[in-house]
Amino acid sequence: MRLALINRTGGLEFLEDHIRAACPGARLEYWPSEAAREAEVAICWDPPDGTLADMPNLRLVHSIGAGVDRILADPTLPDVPVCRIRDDDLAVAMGEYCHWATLWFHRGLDPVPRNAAAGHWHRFEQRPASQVPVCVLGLGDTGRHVACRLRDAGYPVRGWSRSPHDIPGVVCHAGPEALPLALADAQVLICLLPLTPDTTGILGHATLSALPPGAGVVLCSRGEHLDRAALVTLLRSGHLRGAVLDVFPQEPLPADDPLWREPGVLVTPHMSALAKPRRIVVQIAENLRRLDRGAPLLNRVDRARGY
Ligand code: NDP
Ligand code: OXD
Repeated sequence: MRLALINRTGGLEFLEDHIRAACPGARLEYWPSEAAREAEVAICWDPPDGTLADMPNLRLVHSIGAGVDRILADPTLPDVPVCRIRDDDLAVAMGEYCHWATLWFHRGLDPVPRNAAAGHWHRFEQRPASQVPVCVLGLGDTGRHVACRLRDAGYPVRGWSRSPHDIPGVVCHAGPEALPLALADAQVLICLLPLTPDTTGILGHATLSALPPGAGVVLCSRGEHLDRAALVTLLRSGHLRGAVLDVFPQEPLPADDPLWREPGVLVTPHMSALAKPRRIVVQIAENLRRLDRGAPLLNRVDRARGY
């Protein structure tokens, strides 16, 4: 079987040895090349629009990540299955990051680096976790794990999803009309939604201003969820306390982007949860075997739903 590694900006070489080991009979090609165009399987992060439509033998598009938004955004995407990665380790890593980011706000760590740079000894009043409600948007692989971890750490947790969920100890809300209920008392808002037409820009003025004064925002899903002008306005007005941002519409975030220096904003480099190359390739290899024998594929995305 011929496989093509496709990403707008390249950089997928880190998967090569793992693919060669896991799929010994496969031929591996890199986009852009005529040989890649002939491949039956596209292994992608961010394929340029039209690339997949220009592959006459294409039978499967496999994301190398949990998200498939860059793939589904291509209006010419051919009618073939699209699969994603699912990984318990990824959810655990996301749990660690979101727990840390919650503590960043809850324990008043956010002004500490600024104060330390000025040699300023300033202690803050501390609250127990039980007085810091957290809202998690998205209760899928990562969101559910984050919600349970924060619940177990003593935070009152509210969750929000498209369909109803029942998670012991977490107050779950579903659907657009229930979003204000989920946000109403949240001191920390964590976004773990997939990027779809319904969720693009969801962290806009209406959502962010529905948070109580002094809330912090944690964004680990996609940069396009956030209306950054609304965020900056609400930070500067003092309504929001700060934001921990791990994802951006353009990555890497350019060095001269003002967000790096916006008071209250902490930028991290899309590092909240990174799947290990071996874990990615094991799942792709299993789907190649299934494709070969016509068996149902694992972790197939619902293209109409967008995730
Ligand atoms: P899942 O697909 O497992 O879960 C998505 C969740 O979002 C589901 O609970 C779903 O609801 C909910 N949802 C989807 N659309 C809506 C909507 N319109 N309104 C309300 N809820 C909605 O996703 P994952 O948890 O695996 O990942 C989420 C995203 O996080 C990924 O798409 C990716 O963009 C990002 N990510 C980022 C990483 C990083 O390193 N920064 C690492 C991993 C993921 P329902 O349950 O009802 O279907
Ligand atoms: C993602 C990932 O989808 O890192 O962002 O898996």
